[in-house]
Amino acid sequence: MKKFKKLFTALISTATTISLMTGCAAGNNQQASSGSSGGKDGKIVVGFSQVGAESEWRTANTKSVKESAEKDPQIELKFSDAQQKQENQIKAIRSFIAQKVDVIAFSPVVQTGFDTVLQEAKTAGIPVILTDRAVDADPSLYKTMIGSDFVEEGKKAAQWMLDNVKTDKPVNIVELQGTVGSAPAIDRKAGFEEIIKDHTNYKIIKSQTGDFTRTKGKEVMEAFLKSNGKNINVVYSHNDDMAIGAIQAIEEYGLTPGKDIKIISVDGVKGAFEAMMAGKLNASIECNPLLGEQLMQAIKDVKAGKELPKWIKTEEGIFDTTNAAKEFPNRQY
Ligand code: GZL
Ligand code: ZN
Repeated sequence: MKKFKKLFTALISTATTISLMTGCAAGNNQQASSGSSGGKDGKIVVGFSQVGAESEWRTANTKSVKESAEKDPQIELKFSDAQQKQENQIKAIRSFIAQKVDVIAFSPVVQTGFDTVLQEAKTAGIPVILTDRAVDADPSLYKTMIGSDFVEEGKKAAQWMLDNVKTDKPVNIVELQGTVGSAPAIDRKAGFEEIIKDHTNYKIIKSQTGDFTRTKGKEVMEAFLKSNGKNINVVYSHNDDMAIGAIQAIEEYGLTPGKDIKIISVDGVKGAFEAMMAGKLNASIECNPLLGEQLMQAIKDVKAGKELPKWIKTEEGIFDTTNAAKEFPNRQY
């Protein structure tokens, strides 16, 4: 009986290795022939690495990418969430390369440190599309970047402040920065400072990262209030989630957000509109997360061999307490 059993297991194990071999060999042949994975019934297989789920903006951005892919019969989406860690994005991109996807798209959590993995994608013959955030890398390593002009957003925030917090007395500003090293944090800071540099009574007296989240935005604002309290005139927040955290901190401190301390933010998410309609947030510069459709089109254009502009810029507006209620019904995120 024992002999039979041994023979039986030996037979099974050879059978499985053969099937695995032929399986992956066939796979390779199939891949070799179409030069890429060529998903189920010839779909374009896209590997997408998302920053995380840190903010309302990000949730809306993810929804837009997933819904646009689901709606598009030519696209098969493989989605990964990096929980705001660069090493997870690099791992995801490497796994997309190993799976021989047709296109890789991602929103780089920070600007630097992606050159090597982008070179690996290029060597593997897989085109890369950036969405939302840019990278400091050789432009030949990606086909295009679909996203906003964050410097412009910073400038709009400062200009709104100059137009609506008009004074030649000292204006003390505290700044809630986005994720350290990310394109939106670097550029929104640069744009804001560019505009206020000629108005020396407007001063950024404290600046610290809240990593684009409500929780950290509230914690940092609590620290600012502890050290500077009533001397703070304006909060400049790189996104609405941190601004909403700051609003909570200001209320708990016993001041009135939107009045005692003016708050200017970026994104224009639903939560910001609700705060503006309640008079607790003074302005939010729009940053459009609905990039899904543009991304799907860019993917198909790249697969069709079309040359794309290096930057497909999203158009964006400015919302404040004067137009929030009128605009609110049109908001999709
Ligand atoms: C901007 C995007 C930023 C948003 C934040 O395009 O990268 O990341 O402003 C989000 O809300 O977390
Ligand atoms: Zn934007």
